[in-house]
Amino acid sequence: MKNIDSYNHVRGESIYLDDIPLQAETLYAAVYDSPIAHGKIKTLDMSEAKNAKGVIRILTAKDIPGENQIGGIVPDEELLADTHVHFCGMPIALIIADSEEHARLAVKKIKATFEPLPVITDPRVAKEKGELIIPPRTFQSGNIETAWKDCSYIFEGRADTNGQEHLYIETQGAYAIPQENGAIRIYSSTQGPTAVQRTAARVLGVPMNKLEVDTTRLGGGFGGKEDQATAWAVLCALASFHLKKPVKYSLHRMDDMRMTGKRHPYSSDFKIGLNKDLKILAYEAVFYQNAGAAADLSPAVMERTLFHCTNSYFVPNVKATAYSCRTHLPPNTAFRGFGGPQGMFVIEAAIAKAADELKIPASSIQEKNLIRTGEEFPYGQKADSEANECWQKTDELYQIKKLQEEINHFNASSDQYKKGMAIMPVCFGISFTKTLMNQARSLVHVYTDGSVGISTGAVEMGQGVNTKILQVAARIFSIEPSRIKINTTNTWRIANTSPTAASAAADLNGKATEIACMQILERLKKIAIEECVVTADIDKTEIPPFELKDEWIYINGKKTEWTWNKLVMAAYIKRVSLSELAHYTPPGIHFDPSKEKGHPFAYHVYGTAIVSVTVDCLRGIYEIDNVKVVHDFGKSMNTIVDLGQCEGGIVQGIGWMTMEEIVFDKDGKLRSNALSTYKVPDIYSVPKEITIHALETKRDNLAIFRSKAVGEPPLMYGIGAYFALRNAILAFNPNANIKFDAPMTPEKVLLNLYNEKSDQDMENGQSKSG
Ligand code: MTE
Ligand code: LUZ
Ligand code: MOS
Repeated sequence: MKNIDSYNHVRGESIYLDDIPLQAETLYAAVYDSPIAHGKIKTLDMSEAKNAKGVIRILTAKDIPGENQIGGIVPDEELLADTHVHFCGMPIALIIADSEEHARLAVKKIKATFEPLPVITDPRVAKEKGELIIPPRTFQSGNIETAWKDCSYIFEGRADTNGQEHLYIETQGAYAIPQENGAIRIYSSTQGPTAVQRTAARVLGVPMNKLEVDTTRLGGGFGGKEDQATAWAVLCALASFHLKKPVKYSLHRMDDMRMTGKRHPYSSDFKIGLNKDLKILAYEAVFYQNAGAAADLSPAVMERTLFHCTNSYFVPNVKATAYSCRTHLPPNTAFRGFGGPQGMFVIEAAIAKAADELKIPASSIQEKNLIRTGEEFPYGQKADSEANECWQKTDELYQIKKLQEEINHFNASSDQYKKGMAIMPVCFGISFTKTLMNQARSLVHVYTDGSVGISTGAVEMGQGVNTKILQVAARIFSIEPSRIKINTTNTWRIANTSPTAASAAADLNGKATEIACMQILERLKKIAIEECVVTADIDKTEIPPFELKDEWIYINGKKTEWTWNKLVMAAYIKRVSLSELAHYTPPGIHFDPSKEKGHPFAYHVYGTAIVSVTVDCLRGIYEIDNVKVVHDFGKSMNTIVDLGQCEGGIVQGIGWMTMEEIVFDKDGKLRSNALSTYKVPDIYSVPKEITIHALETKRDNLAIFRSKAVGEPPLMYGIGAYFALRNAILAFNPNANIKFDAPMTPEKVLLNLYNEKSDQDMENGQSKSG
């Protein structure tokens, strides 16, 4: 089934925040944000701005009736800076004017002076200074200290990954409209309508039930609107609260890039130990997460880094420690993969380093160490592993050895161009790592004409969750999909929702919908049995098995004269409820942070990708030739949507690893602040070929109709692009001293093509291998 939004999308008829018809007297907001990364506000002169054309009011921290606090996990983030600023782009004042243009012009008329304070941009420096968001955490299994003694080879190194700009096509924005009795309706481009509601209630000092947050869909979120859509929505609500007028704020691209957080950059140290058979016996990692100036979701992101620090491998002795480091950058936040990709990059770097030193392909280490069913992850959960199946299927379909030989052959006969390939296995846990967040509700109404309306907590952001939820209802009721409508996500209809995140929205909200539909169906079934038996000419003493098929009712396998419509009407006449609100939470998940052990994930998603690239060794530029994947879909309920998620995730992952380069200067100012200085993959830079084999896996799991979550895992295949480029460079320059420092931009490729390991590097390399 096609994505239900596809028709409207191509005709430009889908409704995003900016398409909501404006009410009369709507006002417009714009933020005056900090021009420096850290300092004390000395003076704030708003007189000229106040008198500027069209300006209605300027609000600051002093105008907040409730708490000036938007921190979700840790209360450490002000909505509007009061006395100090902690990052460039931190909102200080909110200007409300009669037009967008007037609001933006007035921003330029605000004059502030600051007493600058020291700026930290490097997470290692922050850690040295004790600037931590939360205490460090360590995941441990086996006994790392004794394990080193059994290792034949030990390698150490450092690996860095940079941030990533979400670049959702629709920027952050919100529109607040006052209602009677102090209520406010907030349209918000958010992945977390409840987060907006909860935080707005806190800031305004009103109960949550006064706030109706409504979201039709997002033009992309990718994690950037899990938490960070909230501030803009609350600012609009604040202005609307004071002025009793509708207030809208939709950010310009450069404002969005400057003021919002991104994927967390990480700097990490690793130590890996292998035995003679290339089994990884021990792995130690220390992660320095660049959290930015406030916690935001950093503690949860850091936690997922630890969960995924061994990727798809079984390592018997592990010690992984993570520090969430406070710097003076905009608070970094959720981004597809949520810390998982950062953790996986480090172990892949460790394996690549070991492979280099041992002069063997990394794949021979990777394959040997894939986790098997029954083996334990460092956090105590036993794997139901498809890692080997995915790898073997990849080999069978695409022939790893033959591909490598073709590349070697090409490289032997080409001077200017060199090819490289890398294999990237992925294992990603599905569930919010915070167990309590794994819950959802669905409200299903069947109307008397047989049409169906559904509301859930899921937010559609292009990933197709509404299509999947619709498919669930269509399957349970066995009615035409066109008779079902998925309604907006709204906090007055569905309360206390978790954000649409962790790839779990279709599972959680789909299962809740399944339960609601089943309950309505049970009631309909009873009526059918009471009403149809005569017409179906069946012995009344038997309990006739009931079936609804393509809108017709079958009793004991016989088609009756009853249709879905007729049955629905009969239920209504009998005063039987045609509505249901169902609740779902996955069974069996738990985690104990005091021991760092448990069973946090409902299941894992597995896959293997081969990424091949060609480097132009004269210019340093490159192409991604192909990405060949075997992906564990469980049993996909929508292959068009799921393949789209894979392709999009892969390209986004490749972008992070290759061309997307976030640059902050030492003063904490974003230099890559526009699309002219921040390059994302376009149609010319995507892989020339992406082949995805949908591996149908049969293990029982908690996925909706066994269709496994697919939103985030494919992004991590993109990590293969980094290592493929590295291998191509090494084919040209075997002595290249390539740091594990993503992204591998063409500049870095060029430098690496012509750099040499110094004598000292060589010595270090040798002394480290045991
Ligand atoms: N796909 C599109 N088109 N747009 C998005 O913003 N976000 C990704 C992924 N795929 C995203 C997307 C992220 S970060 C997540 S967590 C999942 O979708 C969330 O949706 P799901 O839980 O329904 O998979
Ligand atoms: N958000 C969250 C997430 O709050 N918890 C998670 O575990 C998670 N995982 C992936 C993406 N977003
Ligand atoms: Mo996705 S990072 O869980 O929004």
